[in-house]
Amino acid sequence: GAPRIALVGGTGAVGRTFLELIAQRGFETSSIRLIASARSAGQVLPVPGGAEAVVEDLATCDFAGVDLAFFSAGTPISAEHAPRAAAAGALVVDNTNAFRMDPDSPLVVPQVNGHLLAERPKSGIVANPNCSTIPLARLLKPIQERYGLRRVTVSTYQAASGGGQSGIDELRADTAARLADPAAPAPGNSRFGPGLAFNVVPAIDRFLEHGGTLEEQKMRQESRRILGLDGLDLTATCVRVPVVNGHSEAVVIDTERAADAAEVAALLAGQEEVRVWTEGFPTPRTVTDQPDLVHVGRVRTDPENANRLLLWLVADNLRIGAALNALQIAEKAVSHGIVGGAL
Ligand code: 11C
Repeated sequence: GAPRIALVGGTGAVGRTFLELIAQRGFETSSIRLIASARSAGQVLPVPGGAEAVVEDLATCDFAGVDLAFFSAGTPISAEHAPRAAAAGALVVDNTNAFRMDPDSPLVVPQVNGHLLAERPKSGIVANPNCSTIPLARLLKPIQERYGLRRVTVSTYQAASGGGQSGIDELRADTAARLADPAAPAPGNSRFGPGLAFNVVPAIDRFLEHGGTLEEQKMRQESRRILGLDGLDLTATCVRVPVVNGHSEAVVIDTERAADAAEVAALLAGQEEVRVWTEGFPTPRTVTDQPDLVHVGRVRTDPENANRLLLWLVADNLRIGAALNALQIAEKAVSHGIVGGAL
């Protein structure tokens, strides 16, 4: 029968998007359990199929009888509880940074390395990459195959929703306050350092010893692992911008072989669920009617270097970068028969 699923973090921005996508894509389930912190436990929420679920307390819930468990409640929670769900027999799809570098847990973007889902992972956990890595990896794969990658340099323009619902709420409140009074104080305990309204903030996730951030390191390490290119030379500068939803990236790709812009545009347009804009360019505000596509624009070569390709991408970070990728992992796992009856 259809899988029995559990959603840990079902009350957050990614969790709610995930429930929406289950309904929109007609993903078949036998039952849906919602699991969250004690704070949300007891709430009654609608789930796809017209039913309701009482939110269960993660600390005390038993994962027995769950075929597929989705985790989207932060790295420490996944580190502690995802192995417990896997041990109870669930295939876990984990949206956090907890298992992305674990050799027993494949890091999967279905359009790039979905073949890894042919077998149940040793750990029982499939890791979902970071939201800025996923759309980039989807575009780099065909470019690597056709032209070879020598170096990738990326600057990101990441939306407030990457910080969850509280990030969105803070941006709206901060914007309203500063619109009324340009000297309004920064929000207390801001998710975004000095505050994001009318600002850009070059700091996402924590700083590391070498001066880079964890977000920037994730983009390098995860891209290497997904593409199977251990030595890939990729550097990122990750920046938060005052956009509610939709991450953008400016990507400079030095290729082994000379690239022709029109040919690259055609190559990318031929990829699954990618739209190449040949007129105009995508922006977070103008792609909302096609949120399940990776949008690419301004594909060009450097006029002084035919081995240097430049492009702009926009992707819905809550969908492409999180919930949709996780659901596409689940769809593929189900079609490969690795969900249910694993123990
Ligand atoms: C952001 N990329 O935009 C982050 C959100 O490692 O899954 C996701 C963090 C992660 O803030």
